[in-house]
Amino acid sequence: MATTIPTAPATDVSVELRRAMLRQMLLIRRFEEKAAEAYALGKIGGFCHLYIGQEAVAVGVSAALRDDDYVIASYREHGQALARGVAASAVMAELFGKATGCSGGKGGSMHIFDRSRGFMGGHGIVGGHLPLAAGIGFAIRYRGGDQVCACFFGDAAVNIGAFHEALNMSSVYRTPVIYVCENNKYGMGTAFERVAAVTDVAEHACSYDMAAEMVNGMDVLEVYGAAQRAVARARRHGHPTLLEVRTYRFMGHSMSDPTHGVYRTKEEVEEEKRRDPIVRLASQLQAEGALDRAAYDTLDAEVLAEAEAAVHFAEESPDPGPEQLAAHVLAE
Ligand SMILES: Cc1ncc(C[n+]2csc(CCOP(=O)(O)OP(=O)(O)O)c2C)c(N)n1
Repeated sequence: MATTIPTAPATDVSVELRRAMLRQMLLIRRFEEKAAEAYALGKIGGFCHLYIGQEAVAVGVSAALRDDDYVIASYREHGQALARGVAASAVMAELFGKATGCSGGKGGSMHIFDRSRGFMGGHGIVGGHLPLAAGIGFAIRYRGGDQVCACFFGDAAVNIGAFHEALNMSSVYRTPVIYVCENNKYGMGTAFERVAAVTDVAEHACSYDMAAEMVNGMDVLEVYGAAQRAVARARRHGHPTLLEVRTYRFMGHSMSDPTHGVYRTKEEVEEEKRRDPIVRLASQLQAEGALDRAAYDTLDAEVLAEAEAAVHFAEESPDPGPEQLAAHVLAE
């Protein structure tokens, strides 16, 4: 059976690191607001799933990783890519389908890749990347490395067979994978249904010998603490972990889905916004005297300028040419 470990927030997180986390969450927020604007203007084609509200998950987990670790994600992955250090300009250009995008403009919003950052995608099939994460973990062990792989997915993926197969294989082969289930309460696309909590699934339907933690995903420090413990288990002993991170997206499922009024009420969304992870961390820092209003505004202006520069870069970039149609390997 899965072992559920009591959750505890990270302690002794330096002011410097907390300010860096705040900056990253703000960058994701401003980047995505700009992406939403560009989408509304018809500059971004295809699907576009925003991460606004869930920033603490990507940022808290990424802060616990090393540069040579791996990250793999679903289609709601702009935030994980930015938190991993993929350049905002390369992510935005990819959304615009431009040649300068991190996937050469051929992947779009759902297929962000950057091998140099160990960012292994961006995958559109619900749950389809979980076996890839198990495989990355297997490869790490096979090569005798001590890296880990963080695998982000939504709560609906627990209904996919590949979820059970991947966790089972990871458990049996002891692969250093941190399975990060971002439970934002809804799995949209096929049925307007709230999906069962993943730890219930892990406890009742599976027999993985794997540590599991339930985490408050609106508190970046709590996510960071849980990720640190999971990384330590993975790095030292190759043990996989399942984190169920309770979060909430403030926007619709994708750009074509209304924020509220169909399967969730305006009141519910407004209530959840009161738990905004950015406001939470900024308030903590302010209460400690580690961030005043002017410093917050400067930080916000910096990341807004970075997001605007990313849009400008994407707009000015060329489309991929016909010679790139058959090129499937990007330069390092
Ligand atoms: C195998 C498969 N079935 C259906 C879909 C259509 N689909 C796209 S997103 C989605 C909902 C997924 O919800 P969840 O995993 O909770 O992630 P979230 O979108 O909430 O981040 C569905 C059913 C798909 N992409 N892949």
